[in-house]
Amino acid sequence: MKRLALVVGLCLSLSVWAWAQVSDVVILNRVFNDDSDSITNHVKALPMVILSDTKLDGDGVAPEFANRHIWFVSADGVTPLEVPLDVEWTLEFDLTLTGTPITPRKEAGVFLRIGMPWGSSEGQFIVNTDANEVVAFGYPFPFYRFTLSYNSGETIRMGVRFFKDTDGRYKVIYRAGDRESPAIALSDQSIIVQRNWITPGGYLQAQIKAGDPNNGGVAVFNNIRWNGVLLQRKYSIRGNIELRGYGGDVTQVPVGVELRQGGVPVSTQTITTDSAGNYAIPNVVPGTYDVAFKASHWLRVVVPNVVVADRDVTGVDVSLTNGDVDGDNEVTLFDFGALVAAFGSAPGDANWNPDADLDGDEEVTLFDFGILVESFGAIGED
Ligand SMILES: [Ca+2]
Ligand SMILES: [Ca+2]
Ligand SMILES: [Ca+2]
Ligand SMILES: [Ca+2]
Repeated sequence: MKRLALVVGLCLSLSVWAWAQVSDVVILNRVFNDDSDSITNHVKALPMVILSDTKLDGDGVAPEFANRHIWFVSADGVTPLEVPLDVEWTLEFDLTLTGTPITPRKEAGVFLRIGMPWGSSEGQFIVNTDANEVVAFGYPFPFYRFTLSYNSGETIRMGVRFFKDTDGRYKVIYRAGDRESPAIALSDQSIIVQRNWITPGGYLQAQIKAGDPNNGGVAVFNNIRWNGVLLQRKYSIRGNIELRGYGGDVTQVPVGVELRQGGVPVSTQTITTDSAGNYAIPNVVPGTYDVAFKASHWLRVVVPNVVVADRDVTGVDVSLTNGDVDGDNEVTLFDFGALVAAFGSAPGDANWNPDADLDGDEEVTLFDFGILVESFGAIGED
């Protein structure tokens, strides 16, 4: 019985770990491509995505119905992410759909692809420019129409929440503006578990108008939020931390790191390095940062103007000055006094002070004094 519980527990944790987290989107250009010589201009600038298509006057080859472009949530910006059904999620954005002209139909909104035994099926939750609708449809997702009227060029908050309800059924709640649909069950509860995934996203579809080269549509999806958090690609800041004068195990030395913007800490965390001193600060959203490093008996170093744009930043190397026994970011007589108080001690002694063991050899000796003397009078950066 215990063994079974262990196996079940393992499977649960595996299913949690088996899918990567949503941190990006991927744009699929021309999923419908009835006008192959139209001009698309899609932009990914998370938390915003713009899908744009113009010169939709047809290409002279049947069919001549519409072009469609989709973006899907992704972990790597390349592959649409298949989110397991038992993972509850909310996708929201502020959508501005502009049709030029408003007829024939331009439509945009939430796009849901769901795994089916034969491949996949699709749900859409849309606004359109010609019928002014705010409506959701597409098997096996539930139909729902909001009593709202949408006009081309307006901005509307749209969202879908997907979850497994306490009655065991998979349901969605559609959101439009400040309104919510009831929780409505998907129309087929048994068939969807066979493939067990949904990939949410958004889309633009614009119909072709023969003879009008100006015909086109633009859908701006702004403030894309996944589970209430703005969807922004995150990167790492990497480099090397030299802990000067230290012969101990550097992997055991916690280093406090602050990311600051305009002098204000926006993120504070404690990291450790590998045995060569290499470190990584994960999950940094794009921006410009001053990065501050402070470890127990070392002085603070601040690296200004670290720019995180669209990739991991490497080579942010620092060398920290040793000797700050009391941790006040200066090497003064107080540190000298603290070292004297611990002099000759080793772990277990009543006067042992690990922060006086500057070289990390588990004794407070003349070698530690030597390090302090070398740094005496030094002041760390703010
Ligand atoms: Ca065509
Ligand atoms: Ca064309
Ligand atoms: Ca000090
Ligand atoms: Ca020592």
